[in-house]
Amino acid sequence: MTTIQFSDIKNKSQIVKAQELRIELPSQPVRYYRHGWQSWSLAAWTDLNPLPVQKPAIYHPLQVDAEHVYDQNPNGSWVGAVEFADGNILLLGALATDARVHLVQNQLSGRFEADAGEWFIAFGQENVVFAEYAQELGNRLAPRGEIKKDGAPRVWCSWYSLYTMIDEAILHKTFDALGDLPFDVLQVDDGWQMDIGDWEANEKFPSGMNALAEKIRSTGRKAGLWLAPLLATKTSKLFQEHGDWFLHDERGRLVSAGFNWGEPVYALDTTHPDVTLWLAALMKQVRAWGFDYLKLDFLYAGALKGKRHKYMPREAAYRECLKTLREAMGADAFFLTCGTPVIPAIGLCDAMRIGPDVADEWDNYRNAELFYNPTTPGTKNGIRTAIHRLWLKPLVHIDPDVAYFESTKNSLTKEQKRLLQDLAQICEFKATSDLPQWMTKNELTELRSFLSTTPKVEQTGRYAFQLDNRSVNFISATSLPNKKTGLLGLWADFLSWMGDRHLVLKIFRMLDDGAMRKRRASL
Ligand code: 9PG
Repeated sequence: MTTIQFSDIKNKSQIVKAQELRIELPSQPVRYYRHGWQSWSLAAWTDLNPLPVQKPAIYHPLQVDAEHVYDQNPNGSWVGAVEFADGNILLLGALATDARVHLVQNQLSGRFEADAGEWFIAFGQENVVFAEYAQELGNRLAPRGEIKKDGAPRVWCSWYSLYTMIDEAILHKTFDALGDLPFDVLQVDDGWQMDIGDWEANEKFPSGMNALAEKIRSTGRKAGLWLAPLLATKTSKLFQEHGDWFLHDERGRLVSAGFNWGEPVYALDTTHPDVTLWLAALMKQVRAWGFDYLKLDFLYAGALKGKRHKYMPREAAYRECLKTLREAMGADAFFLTCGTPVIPAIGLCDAMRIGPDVADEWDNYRNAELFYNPTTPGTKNGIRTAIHRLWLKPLVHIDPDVAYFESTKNSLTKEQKRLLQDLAQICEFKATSDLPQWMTKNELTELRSFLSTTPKVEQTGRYAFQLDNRSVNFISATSLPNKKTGLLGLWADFLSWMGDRHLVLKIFRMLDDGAMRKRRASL
């Protein structure tokens, strides 16, 4: 264990190699910066109290780092920081994969899961300190400036309007309706595949994936496609034929990758040589279909704890897997990572989702107040985490998720939609899922001007910005709920216990599907 005195770093940042180190703090801090493990996990400045454990637990593998969810002290992945009463911060950040930072009483401490690695330590003004950390990360993880060659494309994505009810007819109709709106990419999201694990066109796409990409390209844009290549459900052919390709624990039990699509999901062991070949072939297949923009999702599955075919720290294994995917898809593909452990993906992808999903509602009472879950889809959750990850911008195109313009299927206020649009301008990553069929003339004009203008952005405070000459403040998205006590607490515990039952989740899924079918019928 290496101990660092605060006086040694007060005036100069340092890089120290250690497996474990701690810094004695000069005084009691007022806030802690916790950095969640993957795209959807919470990143925020919070007070020093432990946050209530988010619920339901069945989602832990897909929402947080399940290995640390019950840690008592404020903590986060790779990087942590404390803010003092005078506004200065002290940051401790790993410059390699497989590390965590904890605040333990009067010490900020960092630990690598396996071998010793480098730590960056700096004290001073928040934006200066984070910028230095980002630069050191870039030097190591993207040394040849592999990233951000051009601006990010402007994307229309099918998820946040059509969800899984996409089919050939509705997509063709939508692509036509988008007319000459200045999008660079039309991206087909979840819903085209046979099963999670079986990445072939399902019955809703009778002409096949080649034809779909061709249709998009005929509109003058790049074709984009969503896949979750590291996951599978038990119903998939992939799982049935290659059960031995999946991640197991030390005792030989299958590792859970969480629950989604009304089913439990499992993770491929990406260190298995046959899996590597299969993944590379899949990437080549998708490129051969004609898709040049790949949104690879649920990537955390490649970094779960387990007994791998080849022994490696879990995030190092994940980074190796990303190299395979990147090489197979080719340097000319645009690679967006989603649900990705953050630091291990730097230098290997073009863009990264930096927050949880937004939604057509600001917040959800059950998820936010009863389940303390800051990762479920919702606009407040999306903004909160993304606004705390802007420091990644020099390293990768940062995707804060889509902005909304239309109001027929949307309960966000005009101001809330505006916050999302402004956040997209700040991130310089502009996307929407809105259907022109649902939009008024005015909303279409707003969308067009959003896509075709680039305001001058200046940050004036932690959450405050000037966009051209307009002030914007994101503070309304940053608060977190307190733990419920008494009867309400018991009710929350009961609901979350229910929320851990497969049957209950399946019923919710069926209700969702029903609502979706209605929506599809109205199109
Ligand atoms: C498609 C979607 C969209 C979306 C992705 C991802 O349970 N969860 O915590 C959870 C989080 C995100 C999520 C799904 C489930 O959405 O972020 O853009 O592609 O998959 O299924």
